[in-house]
Amino acid sequence: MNRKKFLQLSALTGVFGVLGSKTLAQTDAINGPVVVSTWDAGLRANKGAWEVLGKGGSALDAVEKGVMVTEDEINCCVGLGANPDRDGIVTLDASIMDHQFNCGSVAFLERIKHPIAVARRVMEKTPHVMLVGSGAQQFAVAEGFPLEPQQLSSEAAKAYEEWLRNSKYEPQINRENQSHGPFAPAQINGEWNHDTIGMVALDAQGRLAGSCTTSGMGFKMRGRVGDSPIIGAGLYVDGEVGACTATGQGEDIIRVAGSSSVVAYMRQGYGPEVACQKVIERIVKIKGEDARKIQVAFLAINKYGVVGAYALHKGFNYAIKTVTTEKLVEAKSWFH
Ligand code: SD4
Repeated sequence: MNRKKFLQLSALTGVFGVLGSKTLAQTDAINGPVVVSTWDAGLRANKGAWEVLGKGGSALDAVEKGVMVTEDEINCCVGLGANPDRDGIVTLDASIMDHQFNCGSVAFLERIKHPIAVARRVMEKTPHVMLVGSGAQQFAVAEGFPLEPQQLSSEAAKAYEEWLRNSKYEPQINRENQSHGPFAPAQINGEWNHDTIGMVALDAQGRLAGSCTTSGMGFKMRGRVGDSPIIGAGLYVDGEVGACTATGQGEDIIRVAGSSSVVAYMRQGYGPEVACQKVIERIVKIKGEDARKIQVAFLAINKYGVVGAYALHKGFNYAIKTVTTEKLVEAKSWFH
């Protein structure tokens, strides 16, 4: 198929969401910039991104600024205020990617407030894609990022103490009232809590970009790295096709090269929601009954601004912002 034909086909399938056996409702193609991000914290993160996108800025700047809002908040799963590993230390993972396959990431990073900004520096200032652990920290400090105190937020200290009582080490889906993601209480101090933030955006010039930042699985093994900083797993962007980010059980997202697989389906002409669903189906097939014990969700956008998402379990939502819309959307899921 030549490029022109492919683009025509993608445009059709993007707008109508049809190809193959399934037709699924999805957000219509959007004119102008659009930003989407995982969970309800995405509403505030999108506002941060919109400060860039709304002024005609780049998707890349927007996805960096956007998730920095969440890295600044105290919550279970993103930034230095988040839950620690099982040794009581917060370690952060983040990745960023633009429409031209430029990408950068950091993993197992300690005491740096904005891992996403360090990931961008890795992308722009080194010949590498990924830096980890003390090397990533050394690079961050050399780049002028302050080394923050090694200290848990009071929320995380409390959660850690509670966790230590049982030291239960197993994945959990939608803990508490079944309304939220894995490894996270639904609420902290009466505020809605949330999960990893992944963000994908399309700017006014038609450029795509994505970012993903997390403290990973709460109370994880020391040194454990999830999907979020792995390009192709927690995040993938192909400027000619679309972008995808993931949240949930990182190991099972890595196994299927999750975000890259979603983008590959979009490249074949599937709309974003169907593309996300197809990779969820693959996880169901691989995991069998164990798929009931984990949560995974994908959130994608194609180059026409069509947005779609799909989760393994009910309870995953994402925030969308455009010139005319600002809302939280419940994603469809495999299990109900
Ligand atoms: C990880 N995917 O580290 C992240 C965590 C997450 O919902 O998104 N949890 O596996």
